[in-house]
Amino acid sequence: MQFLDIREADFQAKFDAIVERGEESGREVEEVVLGIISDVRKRGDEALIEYTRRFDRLECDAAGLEITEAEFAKAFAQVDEKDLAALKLAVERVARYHEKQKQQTWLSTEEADIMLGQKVTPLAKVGIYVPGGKACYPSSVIMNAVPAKVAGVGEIIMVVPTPGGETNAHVLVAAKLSGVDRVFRIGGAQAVAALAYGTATVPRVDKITGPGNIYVATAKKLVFGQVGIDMIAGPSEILVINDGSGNPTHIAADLLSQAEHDELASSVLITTDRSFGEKVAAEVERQLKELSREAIARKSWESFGVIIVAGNLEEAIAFSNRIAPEHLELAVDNPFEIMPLITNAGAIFMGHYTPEASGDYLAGPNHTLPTGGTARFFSPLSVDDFVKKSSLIYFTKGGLQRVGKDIVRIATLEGLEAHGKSVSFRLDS
Ligand code: HSO
Ligand code: ZN
Repeated sequence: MQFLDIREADFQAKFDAIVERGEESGREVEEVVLGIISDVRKRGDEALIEYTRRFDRLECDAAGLEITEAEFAKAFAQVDEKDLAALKLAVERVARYHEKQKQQTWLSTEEADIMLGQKVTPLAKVGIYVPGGKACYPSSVIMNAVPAKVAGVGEIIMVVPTPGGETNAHVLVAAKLSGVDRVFRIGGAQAVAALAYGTATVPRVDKITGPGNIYVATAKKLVFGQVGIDMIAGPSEILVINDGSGNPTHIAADLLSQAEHDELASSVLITTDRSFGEKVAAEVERQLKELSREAIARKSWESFGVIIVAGNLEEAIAFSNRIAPEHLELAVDNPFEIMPLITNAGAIFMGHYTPEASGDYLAGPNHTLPTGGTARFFSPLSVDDFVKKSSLIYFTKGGLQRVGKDIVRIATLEGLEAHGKSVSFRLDS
């Protein structure tokens, strides 16, 4: 961790040097992934079965790739009653929040003889990628599947690798509760390829969402265009703005809640009170020792942890807006006063009793958020990601008469005669 002062002359350069993670050398990965994609395209299930054997040490035939109802039932039987209730609460709250995002089809009749509008249609089929192994989170299933369900997606297909055949009961239960229709035990670039192009067993989808490792992210980029994809998530980030109020123990825990995700995660505190910053630093050290994921969290905190002292809240906010953090906590006495000044952030957690983890699990908003400064132009995953819109246009003869001459004019100046005639013939008849 580094302790910086925002008023030091070389502050920004120092900060950039800390959070700079270096470019991934993507070339080699891209070649491997391209090979897998074209193989799955060509040989379908056969290739899928082979890669699943090779990468996940799982022996099965094509039919065995799909999780059965009996397996779902077994998963439900394995899950603790209170855990089930918590997952249900999360699904309910996330669904209720996303319901508010739904856009209606509209048709405007404000002009005589002309009706214009927009038709909203859910995607027919969506694929949700869920990572296996250490980042196998039921919450990510909920955050991807529920907005798709709320949007009215026709069929939600989930893929999750099951190394050694191990399925995660909580993930399967979350899938069922969220409205996932079918689950396949496949992962990696091969799963992305199967969803993008379809095989005899795995249906071809219209869009693929969900987090994954570098192979999955690269595969998603390479199939983009054939299918839609969501944004590509980078390592997690949290930035906390503090005015000296609140409890250093709580803030330290919040910083560590990001750090424990990933050795590459970054946790930043910017406070107007140096002594508060020092207390948080000491608290982080104390709490680190008690964490089960100490090794990951410590590596992240040591490499990408920063505590910054700012002269005032305005300086802190200007800095945060430049960073455009994925998660922003306003750990200040009056968060509503400064919230309007925040221009770039994936999610804004306001006040002393809104830890970032609340949004990770069940506050309601989505936890799939723009990372790496992309909150400058990207938004959280939402119902909008699972619908598309068609424009609606209706003219009566009178309507076409009113604007027809101008259509013909523009057609003429573009040298597109047939365009003009498609209007003038109607006006003349
Ligand atoms: N904080 C993560 C999401 C997550 N947290 C899942 C816990 N489980 C996204 O940045
Ligand atoms: Zn988290």
